[in-house]
Amino acid sequence: MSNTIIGENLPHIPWEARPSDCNDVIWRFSANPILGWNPIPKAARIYNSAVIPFGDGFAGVFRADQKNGRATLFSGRSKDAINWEFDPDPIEWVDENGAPNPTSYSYDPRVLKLEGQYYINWCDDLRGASIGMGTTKDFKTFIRMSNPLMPFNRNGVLFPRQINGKYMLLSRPSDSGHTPFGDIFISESPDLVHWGRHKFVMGSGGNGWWQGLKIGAGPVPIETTEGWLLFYHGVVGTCNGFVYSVGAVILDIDDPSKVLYRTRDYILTPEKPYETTGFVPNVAFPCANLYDAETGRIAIYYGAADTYTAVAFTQVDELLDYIKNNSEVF
Ligand code: BMA
Repeated sequence: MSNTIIGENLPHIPWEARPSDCNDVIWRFSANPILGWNPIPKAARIYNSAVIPFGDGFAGVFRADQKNGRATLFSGRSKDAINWEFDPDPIEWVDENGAPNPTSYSYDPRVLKLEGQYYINWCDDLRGASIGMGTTKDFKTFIRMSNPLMPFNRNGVLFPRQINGKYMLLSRPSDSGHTPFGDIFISESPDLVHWGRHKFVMGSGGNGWWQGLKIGAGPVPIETTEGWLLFYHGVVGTCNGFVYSVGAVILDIDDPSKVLYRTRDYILTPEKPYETTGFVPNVAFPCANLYDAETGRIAIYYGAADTYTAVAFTQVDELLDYIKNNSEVF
């Protein structure tokens, strides 16, 4: 029992106890990766994807790189959030009147439920990378809304409820390429259309090199009695390219621009063959989490090596204690 997560009881989320030989605060699913090369005819790789409870099972929006190399989003469904069935074709976005509203590429989706419907954020093309925002009620019809922020920007993540009467969106301003910098900012909106009052939340750097180059928000924040629990990715530049690891922060519940605690060390880094080897080696990129409020169990979904989809587990009380006791806020 845990009373720490403020949210739904979802006893059917994937779960596996920590292996007896593991002392880490996060542990990997023994059947990782759950998706491998060429998972469906139209996709070479499905990774960096978002899943959410839906009906009596789960739904998801998946980053699928097609065989021409272009990133697109596909809709999928599952009974157990491990075995997925995907639509054969990418999501066809429409506008509010049902007219086609396509985008030339889309990647790294996040999905959340907000006020009775589902919202999707992703990296969209607004003459260069920017934040996309869309909504669906049934994971069949997807309405593409206006882009909340100007290019260039990535890693847009909405909060799952209004805070002080405003919608809140994390983002990571960037450049048009493989950005060699990046800090997390927050913006607010009265209506999910007009965004402003931008504030800095947290930057790359600190004593640990693993997050020295850039950082970006990961899955939708989880509301807890200690604050908003947010997983994020931290990047270091090496002589062989970028390495993406996972950290976590606790943000103030009423003012999430305030960082209360932040992991000094990474809590997951590419170690397993499916994380160190693939289309882009050495990437662990979290985009979704499922939780069960009653037990405090959390399943984290992350893309591995821009090729695979993998799952890791943690227990909220242990994780929050770990973050508090191993924190470096800068
Ligand atoms: C980032 C994004 C992610 C990707 C990562 C590593 O800029 O494109 O989708 O996982 O690079 O290639």
